[in-house]
Amino acid sequence: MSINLRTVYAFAREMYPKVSKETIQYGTAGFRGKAELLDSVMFRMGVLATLRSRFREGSVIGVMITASHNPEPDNGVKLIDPKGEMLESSWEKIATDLVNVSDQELEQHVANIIKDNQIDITSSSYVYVGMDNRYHSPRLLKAVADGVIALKGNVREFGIVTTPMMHFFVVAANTKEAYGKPTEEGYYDKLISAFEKLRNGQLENGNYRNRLIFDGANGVGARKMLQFNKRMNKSLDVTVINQGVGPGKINEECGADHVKVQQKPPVGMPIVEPYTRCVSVDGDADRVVYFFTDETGQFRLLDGDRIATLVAGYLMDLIQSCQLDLRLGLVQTAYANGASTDYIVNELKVPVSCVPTGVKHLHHKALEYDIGIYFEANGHGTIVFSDSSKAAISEAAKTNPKAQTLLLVIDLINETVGDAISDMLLVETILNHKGWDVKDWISSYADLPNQQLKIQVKDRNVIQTTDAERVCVKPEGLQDEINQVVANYKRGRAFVRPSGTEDVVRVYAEASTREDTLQLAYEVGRLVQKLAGGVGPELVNPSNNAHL
Ligand code: NG1
Ligand code: ZN
Repeated sequence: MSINLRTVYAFAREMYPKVSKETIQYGTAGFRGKAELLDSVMFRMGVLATLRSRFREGSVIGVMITASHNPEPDNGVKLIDPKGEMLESSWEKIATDLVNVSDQELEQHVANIIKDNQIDITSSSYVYVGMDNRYHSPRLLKAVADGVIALKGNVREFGIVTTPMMHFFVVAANTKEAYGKPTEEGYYDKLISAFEKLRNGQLENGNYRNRLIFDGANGVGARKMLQFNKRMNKSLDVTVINQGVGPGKINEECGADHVKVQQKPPVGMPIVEPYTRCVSVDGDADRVVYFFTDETGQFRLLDGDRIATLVAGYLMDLIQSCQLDLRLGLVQTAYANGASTDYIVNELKVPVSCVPTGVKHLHHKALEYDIGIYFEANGHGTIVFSDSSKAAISEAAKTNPKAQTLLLVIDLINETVGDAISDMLLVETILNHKGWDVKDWISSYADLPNQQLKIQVKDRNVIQTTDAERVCVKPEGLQDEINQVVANYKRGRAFVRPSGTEDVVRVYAEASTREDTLQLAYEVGRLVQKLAGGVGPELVNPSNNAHL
């Protein structure tokens, strides 16, 4: 196969010229930005994916086009490595450099990547591409595909799919289908078959009712949940709201991020009985949170920390009853509610570690355990099982029915990445098994009130952190001042870090009461404004506000 790198330049110049002069960076969620600025980025990511596939000796590389929980005008792209992980860090830099060179420099730049990484450009390459349901996604998908074609790679388009489905397809293909069939039907078959076997015809148990409201965030998750519904024979009775067919926009007033950050239900909620189980997923369905309202109409959230603790308790019981000697561990970030960490350590007695924000950090840490459970508080997470733990469980399953259950649980979990629908099916399985409703679930521990703020600053990179983002080392003096403020609050905890996906500094605060939490967040936010170059409007002091 002969490849002329001129073709790349010709494509770029004629069809995907670089329009934005601003530098953009491959962050924790790939590239994100306004959709109209992303055509050249997408084309170049197609080029990069096909180079990456050749570099990884013809393994399939995935490309997902989505801006996840961000608003409708945004879009984004991330690459999926052969084992379903996020793109390796050293290639994040290659990606950043590639999208920022001018069209004129592109041909030479691609030649340099090939040379520096000793890529055999004549070898085969395979790229899978999928997208969310934003109206600009099809145009951007074509740009990615053209990038692959410009370097004579093989591209397979999956159309509208969730992010976790793309990860599943990549792993299924690269394991020669040991993980499942790399098709939409293959994905549904694997999950539904495990779920229905685990349910074993028992649709209700104790306080558990077979009824659920599903907020699809007007995104891909809604469509796919409807597909699940068609195939599930009412083994789970799900009503899908915010389906994305009406005027509602993706993630607007709905979805997991809205519900978690605003701490209120999404738009479009039907009138339901108090304590009805509801779930919200985000625009590309890799996050899920549960919520309900109690008899006083108060909104209650069951977030990623709750899911992690529920799963950890359940898996611990199963392992113990199989008498398997497996190391189970839980991975969180600084955003985990302090009460959840206390519960894990003191009640569940499961080892817990804290890592920086971003799924790749959680995923890597979780791989250190035989069974690693990781969840971000925002609802992104999954469980990974080591090869040796799977072998031990399979062996035990020859004689032990509990180990057979564990094998089905493994099949139900999308180990490749957080998967809102798979996680939800797992939670439903556990609640059904325990005979629990949301009231039982939420009473396992009491969350500390918590609050997040976004602070605009001139340059968010002036904030540097250490110790899994819990300590701020720059600008100097900021951490000392935060410590002094935090010390005034009972059970107070706060930290600040630059966002990887938005041009803001995030503030997190928790304390024993709601009033204290709001006040603590405000005070820490003010410190960031003062010491880290705040540019936004002055924050409103909640205690002044309360007196108005
Ligand atoms: P940033 O913007 O870096 O805080 C957000 C989430 C992450 C992760 C990424 C990727 C919070 C506080 N942060 O990152 O957990 O999900 O988006 O989508 O929820
Ligand atoms: Zn997402």
